[in-house]
Amino acid sequence: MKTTNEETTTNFRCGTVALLGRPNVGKSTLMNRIIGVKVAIVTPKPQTTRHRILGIHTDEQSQMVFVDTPGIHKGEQQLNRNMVRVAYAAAEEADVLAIMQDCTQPLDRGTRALIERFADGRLTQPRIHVLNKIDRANKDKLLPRLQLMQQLDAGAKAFVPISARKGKQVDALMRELMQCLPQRPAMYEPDWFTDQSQRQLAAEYVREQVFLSMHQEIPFQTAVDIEQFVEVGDGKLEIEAVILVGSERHKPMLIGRGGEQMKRIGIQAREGLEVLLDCRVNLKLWVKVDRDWFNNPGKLMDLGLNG
Ligand SMILES: Nc1nc2c(ncn2[C@@H]2O[C@H](COP(=O)(O)OP(=O)(O)O)[C@@H](O)[C@H]2O)c(=O)[nH]1
Ligand SMILES: [Mg+2]
Repeated sequence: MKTTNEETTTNFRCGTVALLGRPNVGKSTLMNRIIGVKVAIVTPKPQTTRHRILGIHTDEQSQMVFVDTPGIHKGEQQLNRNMVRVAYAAAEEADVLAIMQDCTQPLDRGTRALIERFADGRLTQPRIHVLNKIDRANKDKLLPRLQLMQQLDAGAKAFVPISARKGKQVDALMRELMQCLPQRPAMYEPDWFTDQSQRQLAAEYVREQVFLSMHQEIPFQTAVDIEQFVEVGDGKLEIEAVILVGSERHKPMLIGRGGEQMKRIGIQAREGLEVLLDCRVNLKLWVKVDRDWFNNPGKLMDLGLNG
């Protein structure tokens, strides 16, 4: 005989959706759009997302657990190799694969190779191709692009053009994803929206501002470590973060003339965190030089970037 719990959950669907694709196609933007909160930081720079990040969307019929992954790219450093491994591991474990591309860009070799790699059927989960950034795309090129995708992956479940930034067609994508989810009860409490701790979110919000402020290769050689995260009464949080830079010469570039840039990074990160955590935040930032941290397995482990 069925238990009451089983009866009430028989029609409920729950599963994981891996968001896969090259850097910068809009994976994190889509996840934030669906969750309604910034759970994954977004910048115009590739390789902003370093960890596997969960965004949990729950409604009456389903719980969709989105797995935002680092973009699939080539890179020589240990950090880059770890990031790509994280993306493929997430794909293997997911119930549905959402394979994203930027349809404002011509289909480059890397994107094609990625699509072919998933289309070969080694992974048996349903695949949905997401053609993002239609708000900027040339309308005449969209149909031929969709036709090409159908040729490249005839076994895919669906091809959905969307704009993650504007929220266009995201509901259509959600309907497609929902149909691919297995029937099973929720895995997370309905009010959970991510698996990241507040500490991890604080580090990410600081890193977002560093990425937005710095140019060329510098942001890719920075990381953020939270050294202190305490409540100091009245629900106010005191957070101390260390920004690691890869070279002595990056330090003044990060701090800026008269400390102006650093101040701006601190203000922006604090404002974002106050909205997210719904409390007042006192954020203190320090800068530390740690040469080659991105090749140091011990340091990558400390930062949770060991893949
Ligand atoms: N025009 C446009 N830009 C977008 C859209 N989605 C994401 N972007 C931008 O593309 C850049 C990369 O987005 P992000 O979500 O970090 O990509 P990810 O590397 O795949 O996670 C950011 O500057 C986003 O604002 C979209 O639908 N339309
Ligand atoms: Mg991302």
